[in-house]
Amino acid sequence: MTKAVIQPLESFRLVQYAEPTPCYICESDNTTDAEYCHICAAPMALAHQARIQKIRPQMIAVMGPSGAGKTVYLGMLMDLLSRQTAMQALARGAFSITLQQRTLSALARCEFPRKTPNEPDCWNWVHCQIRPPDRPGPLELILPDMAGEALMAEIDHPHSYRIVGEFLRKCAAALVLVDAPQLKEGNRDQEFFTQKLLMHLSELETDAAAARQRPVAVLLTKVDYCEECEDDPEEFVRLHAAGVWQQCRTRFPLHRFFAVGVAGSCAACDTLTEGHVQFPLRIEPHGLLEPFLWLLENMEKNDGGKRKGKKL
Ligand SMILES: Nc1nc2c(ncn2[C@@H]2O[C@H](COP(=O)(O)OP(=O)(O)O)[C@@H](O)[C@H]2O)c(=O)[nH]1
Ligand SMILES: [Mg+2]
Ligand SMILES: [Zn+2]
Repeated sequence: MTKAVIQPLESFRLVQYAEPTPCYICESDNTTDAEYCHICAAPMALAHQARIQKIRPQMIAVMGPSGAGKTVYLGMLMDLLSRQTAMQALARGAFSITLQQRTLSALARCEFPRKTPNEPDCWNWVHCQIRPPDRPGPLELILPDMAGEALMAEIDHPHSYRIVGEFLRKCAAALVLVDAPQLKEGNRDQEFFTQKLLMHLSELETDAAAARQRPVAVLLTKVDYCEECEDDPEEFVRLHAAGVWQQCRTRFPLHRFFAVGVAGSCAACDTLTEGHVQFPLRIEPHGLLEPFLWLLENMEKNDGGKRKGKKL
């Protein structure tokens, strides 16, 4: 005999699902309790955070081939920003601290952070508020640490990583990282990959004028291994990656070249499990803030009231 039980219907739960939450990146509707967007896998925390802000966050793409130094640069940049007193930077949501935490704890153990997985739900996203000293109001920014392989896959096969396509279409500015020591050694892959990225970025906007207004900072990474790029980064790119230099000149009137580095010196060894591994012996941040500040300045100039202060 089955015992009779009273099962509450809890129909109030249906009310909460009746109003969908749009994903901040692809704008698809999701349920209120979804952790990641069911279409593009962006964290829904971005949408929840953005909803409670008065200012719509702008997005900055951090692009470059796998191994160019995106994770190390972004993690260290966030740490530097959080320590600035002149320019207050405030992380939005606990998830925004993870990248900084993982990068810094790896560097403190004299290791580089682990390779970024290809799965978008494993990427670290940073949503922060920045208050530059000479600006009346704060800026809300979103920066994801995307995997180089995913970027390449989306460019070669559009829609394979929807999150990448949607993000690049909407980003207000881009930091493009290139491995300077590899360029110096004549590794043409770095040049071809960066050319593809720049071409893709410039062709995404349907409005050609808007595409040309997007500020692009090209960062030559790992200056500790390539000091010659420090003095004149633009000349270094012109000599070692003429295609990239040409693309920037023709497609992005607002561009600038920078030399950056996180490690002061490194040691390397061959391991059985991971192959050739590098260890940072000393942390000596070089020029990390400069490109970011240049980008912010140019994003503002560009805005012309279009994006700036846009209410949700
Ligand atoms: N010498 C040196 N090597 C670096 C530096 N930044 C990153 N690397 C090396 O580049 C590798 C890839 O860095 P990562 O940030 O994970 O690249 P990503 O794939 O673009 O995210 C690291 O494991 C380090 O070996 C740097 O400032 N100096
Ligand atoms: Mg990475
Ligand atoms: Zn989405």
